[in-house]
Amino acid sequence: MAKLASRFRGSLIGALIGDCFGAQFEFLPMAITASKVVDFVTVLEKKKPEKRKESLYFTDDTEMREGVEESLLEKKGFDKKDMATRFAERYFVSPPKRSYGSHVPNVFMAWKRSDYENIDAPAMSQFNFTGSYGNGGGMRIAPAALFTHHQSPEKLKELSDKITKLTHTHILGIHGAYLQAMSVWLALKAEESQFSTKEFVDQLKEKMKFYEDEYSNREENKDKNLDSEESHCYLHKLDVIKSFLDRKDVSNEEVVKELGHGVSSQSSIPTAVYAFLRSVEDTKTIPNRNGFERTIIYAISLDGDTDTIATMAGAIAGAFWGEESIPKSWQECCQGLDTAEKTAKSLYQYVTEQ
Ligand code: 8NA
Ligand code: MG
Ligand code: MG
Ligand code: MG
Repeated sequence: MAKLASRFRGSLIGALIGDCFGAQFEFLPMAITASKVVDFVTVLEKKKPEKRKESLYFTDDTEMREGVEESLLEKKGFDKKDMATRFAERYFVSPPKRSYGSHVPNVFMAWKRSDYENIDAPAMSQFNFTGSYGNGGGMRIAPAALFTHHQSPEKLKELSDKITKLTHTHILGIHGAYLQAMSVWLALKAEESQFSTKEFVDQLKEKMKFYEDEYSNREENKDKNLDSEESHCYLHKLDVIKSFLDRKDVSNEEVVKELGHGVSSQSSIPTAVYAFLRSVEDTKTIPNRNGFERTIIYAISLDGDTDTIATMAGAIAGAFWGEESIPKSWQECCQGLDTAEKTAKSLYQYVTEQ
């Protein structure tokens, strides 16, 4: 069983690899298949180390995750002004290829205009005051699961909500980020030899049912126009995942139709969770690759928002199988590897000293 320190490194490096590898496929005009992704990684693996080194850039997914980590470590917990300032100031100097979501920069600019005094309002006013449900909450949330490793899932929920609401206040964005955070949190604790994918889904279902019920039962939310399918969408998607895990023949088309591969939380976060769980179960469709490698290859093969689905799946898979499951040749390709390694160590030290 991978040691905890290795799982911390695995989760952050796994997230980085998902983003860097996935970003290479984001705007490809051709249909993506697992064998095309395998061809891509094989070319990288065969490159000379000096050609490989930092040859793949990271995007907004990593840039914002680093902002979360730095702020949590520096402030020893959540500090909204500090985290917001880090998000925005990074964005203002980042090259265009970091490709942020199309609306979230409006939040950064509003914060800056207020000299980082008015943090809450800009996110709430997004999308005609419904708030964003983009997957930008989930893509950066893995460090919250590491940070609360020795605490309760309720503490994780509190922290995940605060980090997410800085930019994403739609309930589907908030619940989605928690689903991703809880998946990493559970994966960090899971033992491979006794692991049951169904039990993992049941644990997630219990949490999501509680919070989705709580939201829809609250009087002030009754007029928010979310029908019961929408307000319980994560519970519903977790049921779909369970039914997929019972079958060996689920095609990529069916996964995309039922779970999605888009930029919204609801159409990408359950997909990332499934990419990990399927890779635990199915050791044959992508042969000669370990579970971590299968997760990344499969997540990207689903096309669509490839960097973000792979970054979320990679964070879960790395937490489960640990850093030793991630090929060194893959790690070396990524810009940002040193930071991910160092931060994972600092988070591990912080958590174990508590
Ligand atoms: P965001 O808050 O701008 O949301 C992303 C998108 O989600 C928006 O542009 C909208 O299309 C849609 N959206 C969110 N909330 C609503 C709503 N209430 N009503 C209608 N539409 C809504 O940014 P974010 O940080 O959530 O975005 C993260 C994603 O953008 C990640 O995939 C990241 O990698 C990046 N990105 C994705 C792509 C892609 O097409 N795959 C391309 C470039 C950047
Ligand atoms: Mg494409
Ligand atoms: Mg991105
Ligand atoms: Mg993306």
